[in-house]
Amino acid sequence: MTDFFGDIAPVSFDPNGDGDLTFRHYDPDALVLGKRLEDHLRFSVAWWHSFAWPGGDPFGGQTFERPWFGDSMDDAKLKADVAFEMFRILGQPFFCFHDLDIRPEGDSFAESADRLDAITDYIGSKMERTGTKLLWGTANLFTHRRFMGGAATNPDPDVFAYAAATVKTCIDATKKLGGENYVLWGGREGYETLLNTNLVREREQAGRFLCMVVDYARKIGFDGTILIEPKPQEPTKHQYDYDVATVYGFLKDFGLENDVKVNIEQGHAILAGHSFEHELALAASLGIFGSIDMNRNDYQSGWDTDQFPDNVPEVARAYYEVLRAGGFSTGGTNFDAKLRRQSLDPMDLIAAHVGAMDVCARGLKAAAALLDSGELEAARAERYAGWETSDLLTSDLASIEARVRAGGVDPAPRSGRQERLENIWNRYV
Ligand code: XLS
Ligand code: NI
Ligand code: NI
Repeated sequence: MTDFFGDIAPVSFDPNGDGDLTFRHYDPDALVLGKRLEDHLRFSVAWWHSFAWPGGDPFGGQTFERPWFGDSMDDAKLKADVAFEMFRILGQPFFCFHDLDIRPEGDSFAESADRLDAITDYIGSKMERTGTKLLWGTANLFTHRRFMGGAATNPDPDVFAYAAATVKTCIDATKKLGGENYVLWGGREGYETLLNTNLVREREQAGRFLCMVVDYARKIGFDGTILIEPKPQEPTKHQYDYDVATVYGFLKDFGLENDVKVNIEQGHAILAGHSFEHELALAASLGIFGSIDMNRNDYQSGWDTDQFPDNVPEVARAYYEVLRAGGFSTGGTNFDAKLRRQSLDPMDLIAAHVGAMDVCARGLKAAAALLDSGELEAARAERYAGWETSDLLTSDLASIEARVRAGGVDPAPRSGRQERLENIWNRYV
C-alpha cells in the first residue's frame, strides 16, 4: 500500500449520494439490454495521462508533484502500485499503456526491452491478484527525438528498424499480460512539410510495417484485435491515419481490412472535422469498428485537449452507434483524458474518472433505451423501405432508362423528418 490516495475509500453506487466518491449513474451490475453496465462500457484508465503526465503545457512545465516521478525502476514500480490502488478505488476493470509510461527508457534498446519485461512481470502479478485486465498495449514511437521524422515512415531505415523492434517487444508484452487489443497510433507518421517528403515511399513503408505487425502478432498467437487510432494532425502538420475513411482506404490497399480495426477517439474525430458518432457509424458500416478513446476537446482551441467527457447528449450519440454496431467485443471505453494542470490533488484524479464514468453510464443508458424503443430504427427502415423490393441495383442504365420512360413516374419528394427525429432523441436523453 502506498499513501498516495490517503483515506479515499472505494467509490460506490448511490443514486442519491453526494460528494466526489459516489457514482450516481454508473451501477456496474445494472442490467441494460440484458447485459451488465460494466460489461457494456468496459472502462479503462490511460496510464500515460493519469500517472505519467507531469502537467506541462507549451508555456510551462511540470505542475504535478508525484512521488514516482523519476527514471528508476523503483519509481516505475511505485507508479504501478499507485495505479492499481486507483483501479481498486474506481472499480476500473481495464487499463492501457505505452511502453514508455510503465518503464523508464534504458541506455540501449536491449536495456529498454529488459525493463519492459521486468515491469510487465510486476504488473502481471498485480493483475492476477486484482483481476484488473489490460484493454490494450502500445508502443510510444513519438516522444523520443529519434522518432522526430517518423517511426515506420522515417526516411532513415535504421529508425524503421528501431520502431519495428520496439513494436515487437510491445506486442510480446501485451500478449504476456493477456491484452485484448494492440493499438498503433502514428504520432509521428505524417509530415511537417511536403518540401522534404516522399509520399509514395512513406506510405509503402507504413503498409509494410503494418503487415509485419499483423504477421508477427498472429505468429505468436496473439488473439487480440489490432487497432489503428486515426488522428488528422498534431503533433505533425498532417498525419497519414487522418480519419476512419482514410484508414479504411489504407487497409484495403494493403489487404489488411479483415485484420485491423480502428480505435476511435472523440477529440481526434473533432480535429478531423467530423463528429465522434460519424466516425463510429462509418467504422461500423465498414466492419472495422474496434474500440474507443473517450475524451472531449475544447471546441475553441483546435487542439487535442484530452479533457474528461462531460456532455451526456454527445456521449449518448456515440454509444448509440456503439450499440447499433452490436456493442464492444474486445474493445472498450478507454479514458484517454487528462486532468487540467491546476488539478493537483489525488482526489482530482479520482473525481475526474468518477464524473466521466457517470457521464458515460448516463449516455449509454439513454442510447440503450432509445435503441430498445425501436423508434429511430423504425423511421430509418421506413425511409429506405422502397429498396426492400427493388431490383435496381442489379439492373443497368439502359434498362432503367427504358423503365422510367415507360412508367412515367416522377418521384414525389418525402420529408426527411429530421426535427421530429430530433424530438424523439430528446425524449430519451
Ligand atoms: C494521442 C493519442 C494517444 C493514443 C495512444 O493523441 O490519443 O494517446 O491513444 O498512443
Ligand atoms: Ni488516444
Ligand atoms: Ni489523442
